[in-house]
Amino acid sequence: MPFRIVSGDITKLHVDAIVNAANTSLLGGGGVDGAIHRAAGPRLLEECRGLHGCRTGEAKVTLGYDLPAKYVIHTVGPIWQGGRHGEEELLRSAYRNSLLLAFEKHCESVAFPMISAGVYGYPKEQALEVAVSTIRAFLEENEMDVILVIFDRESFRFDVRLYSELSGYIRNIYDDGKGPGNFLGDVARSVAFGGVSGSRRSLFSRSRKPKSSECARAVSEEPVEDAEMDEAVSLDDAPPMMNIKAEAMSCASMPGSTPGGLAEALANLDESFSQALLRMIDARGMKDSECYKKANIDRKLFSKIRSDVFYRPSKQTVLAFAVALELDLSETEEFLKKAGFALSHSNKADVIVEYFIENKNYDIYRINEALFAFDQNLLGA
Ligand code: AR6
Repeated sequence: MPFRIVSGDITKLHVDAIVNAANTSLLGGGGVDGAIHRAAGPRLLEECRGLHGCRTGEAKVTLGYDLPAKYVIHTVGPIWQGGRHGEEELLRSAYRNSLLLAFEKHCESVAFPMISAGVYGYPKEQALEVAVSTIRAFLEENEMDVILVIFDRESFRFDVRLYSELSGYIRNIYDDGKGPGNFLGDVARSVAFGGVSGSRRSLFSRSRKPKSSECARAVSEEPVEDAEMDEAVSLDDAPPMMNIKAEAMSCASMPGSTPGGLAEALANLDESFSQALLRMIDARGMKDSECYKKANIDRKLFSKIRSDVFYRPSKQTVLAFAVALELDLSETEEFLKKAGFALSHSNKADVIVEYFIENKNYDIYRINEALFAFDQNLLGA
């Protein structure tokens, strides 16, 4: 997951680099600075002495010494003076310069505390907004895992208006009796992989026809249009199709296979999650990178999904792509079924995601902030 928010102590994280919210002397202090120096040991201060300080908004790097992290990136956030002294731009620079330094050091993962949000007095809700938007802009251009660490949950100030709207939405669902009472219904609706009704296909057939069915039909000797057959066998960019075909062939040639039996059903599996995803990306004219970045999914995971037609994603991954593809609620339900999941009103995270989808708010960073605020798993990998 390229961006995540976690709660805890940054000094315990096994990442390539952690960022220190330091002061201009770089000679230690209280808060996270003190914690990092204590955990890294005295050699950190020794190296810091040789750096001759750091200006506000800039960043310098040292080794991590006794920390699990390889590097410490020391940056200096602004002291809050009411907001009219360039604080926001300085805070953005502190994040940006730290990220650039991590990039220069070939870090694949970096963790930040909420810079300036402690003794430097930057208002917490605004500090969060600056942190998230700056990290997001960086991740649009670069590949890295960036973690924002919230030390004490009390200091996590999520948009107050959105928080109360969401709380109301969650309460209403329970008051309407759509809450836990419906749990069994939701589970029953959560069908296993495959087993698809015609209505689902209509929702998912804005572009090409499902290729798994094409392949399955091509080998099950049903009449197939030439054009379809050609497409089924000439997909040089999609080797997984050949897997389906091979699988279908082996099913169809199972000893004792009878028409209408299990072998035939297996040979006619509906399109998989991976196929549906790729088809919808194409239908929207999106680039792969645009989609996986909008879904907060890293490139490696995306290529795994792309190359494995039977890839079994987590529910968070499916929902992340539903958001990236801007599916409506019923399309999201259908998409989830492709991977054997369903939205449930007995699951707070599902209700939160549902709220965002209903309001056509497809900002995954915002959704993840909300999920974090309600103590739920984030969307992404
Ligand atoms: N892990 C993660 N976050 C932490 C930790 C920790 N172990 N400890 C505190 N925080 P602050 P600033 C959070 O005051 O506002 C120092 O004395 C904390 O809850 O450490 O940038 C320096 O030497 C808060 O959200 O840094 C400077 O003089 C965030 O880290 C001055 O403080 C930042 O709080 C810098 O002030």
